[in-house]
Amino acid sequence: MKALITGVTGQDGYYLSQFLHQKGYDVYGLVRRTAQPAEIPEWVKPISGDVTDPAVANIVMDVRPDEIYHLAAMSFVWESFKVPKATFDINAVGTLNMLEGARRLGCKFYQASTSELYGATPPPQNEYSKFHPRSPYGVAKLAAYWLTVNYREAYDLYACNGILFNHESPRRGKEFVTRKVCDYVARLKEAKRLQMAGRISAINPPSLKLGNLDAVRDWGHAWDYVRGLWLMMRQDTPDDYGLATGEGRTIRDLLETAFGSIGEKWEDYVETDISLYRPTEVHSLIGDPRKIERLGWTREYTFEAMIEEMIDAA
Ligand code: F7E
Repeated sequence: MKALITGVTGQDGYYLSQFLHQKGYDVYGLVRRTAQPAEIPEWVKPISGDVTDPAVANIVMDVRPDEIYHLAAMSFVWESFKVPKATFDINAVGTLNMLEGARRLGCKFYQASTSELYGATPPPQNEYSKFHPRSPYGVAKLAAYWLTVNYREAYDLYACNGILFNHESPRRGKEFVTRKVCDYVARLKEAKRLQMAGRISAINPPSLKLGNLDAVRDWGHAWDYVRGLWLMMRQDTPDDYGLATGEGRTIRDLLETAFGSIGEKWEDYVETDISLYRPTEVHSLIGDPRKIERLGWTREYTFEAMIEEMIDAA
């Protein structure tokens, strides 16, 4: 089997490519030319291309994958308010270009959809909940979601939306809140170790600046979720599936767990910064994984184990 992954240099691209490689797939990765070359996993065959260029459909025809996993996106919600047009080009038009390639070739297609589609809809959210996105990111991803459904219905394409709630790991980008908190706690842990060893006399770190501490998120581990993607692509008929843990936590809960793991109180280190708030916030996302569980999906990581892994790896 041959898979083509877009966004292969991101967190999910790394874990998915590793998983498919272990399953015996020939894994190709679409890689954009950038000033600073990104790290490409060694088991991936890189193919140069850009999802915002319609010519990417020709690349799909050349590679001839059995399955496309379209993960490439501008994924930072806060940033999407600063660059809404670029966000739309990459997340919506980029998906259209990839779908065209899948339609011409007639291969299976996975779209990396997101719980951000639900936005203002209160939890728990499932595959039948109302969509009400609250950012240019969410709106662009909603267009991509419906394009995927439309190509499935119009052209009988095996196309699925994986509606993923937040998913993290040591490979999470540094701009996201879990990684930001875990990196800070890891540095504090190291400073405490040095103090215990008598190498420094005092710990005086700059404060950790965060935005809205009341937001609720359903955080799972990216490694658990990539197995769900693969499962969706193995069914008799294509469909859309949510991937979530079903557990909601506030940013304060995240802080309790991370700082608590090294015996510290987060209140002594955290400061709120209004510039990190979003013009429209998504207040609460808690998913319902029952549909994907019916395909046999289970998760391995607890929230606490994931945070511990992220602190240890930082
Ligand atoms: O924010 C709050 C922030 O940036 C989580 C992406 O993968 O998951 C991700 O989107 C929450 C928000 O992730 C800071 O306001 C407070 O309520 O880690 P995040 P996200 O926006 O939920 C979804 C499913 C995606 O699809 C996205 O691509 O944390 N928050 N203080 C903060 N967030 C950040 N980044 N930084 C802060 O200082």
